[in-house]
Amino acid sequence: MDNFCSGRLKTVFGDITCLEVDAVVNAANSSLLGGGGVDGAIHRAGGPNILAECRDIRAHRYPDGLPPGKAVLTTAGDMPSDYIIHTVGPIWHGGKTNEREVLASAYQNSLNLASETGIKKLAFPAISTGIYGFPKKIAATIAYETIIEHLKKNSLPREVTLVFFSEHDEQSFLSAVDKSRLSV
Ligand code: AR6
Repeated sequence: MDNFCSGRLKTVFGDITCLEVDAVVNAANSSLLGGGGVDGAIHRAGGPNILAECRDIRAHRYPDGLPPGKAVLTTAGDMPSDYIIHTVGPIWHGGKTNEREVLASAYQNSLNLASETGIKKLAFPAISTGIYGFPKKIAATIAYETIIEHLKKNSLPREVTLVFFSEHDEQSFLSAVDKSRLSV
């Protein structure tokens, strides 16, 4: 575990569904109806209520699916957290189709929703770096800078945890970002 920015940003490795935080971000797909990776793990751990709420969001707010970069909120079912923030990261196509901007929006809109909802402790997975193929080091810088800028301007969330699936991924994130230039 590492911890910086006056303790407001932390990294850990492990299964994000086990974290005791107020809200967990899901790296979903536009259908909001589940999938593999983090998405599959969250729906398995949280149970069917999450899927029911996602179906309702699709029916009433996003009949064509949640666009990449946007975020929506559901409760967390049987998971220890109160809420899930579902966002959709970009699929990596070589970096020429606005993937960086869409990834930043996915983080930004999730953070905005967390602030509006009054969430104090929020956990993110490394959005788009699994099945969607986004290069991990580029994603690390985008995630880090978007989160830091939000924490500088907002009191909520009070604490953000970046959850990596392996210690190797956590270390690779820490080596990709310049922690020294930032303080919150
Ligand atoms: N806890 C923490 N991190 C995890 C976990 C977990 N339980 N499981 C995987 N990771 P991915 P994406 C890491 O593929 O790239 C789904 O099918 C993983 O090692 O979950 O945004 C959706 O429905 C990787 O670093 O999300 C979409 O179709 C990171 O989480 C698609 O995958 C993200 O990997 C989204 O792809």
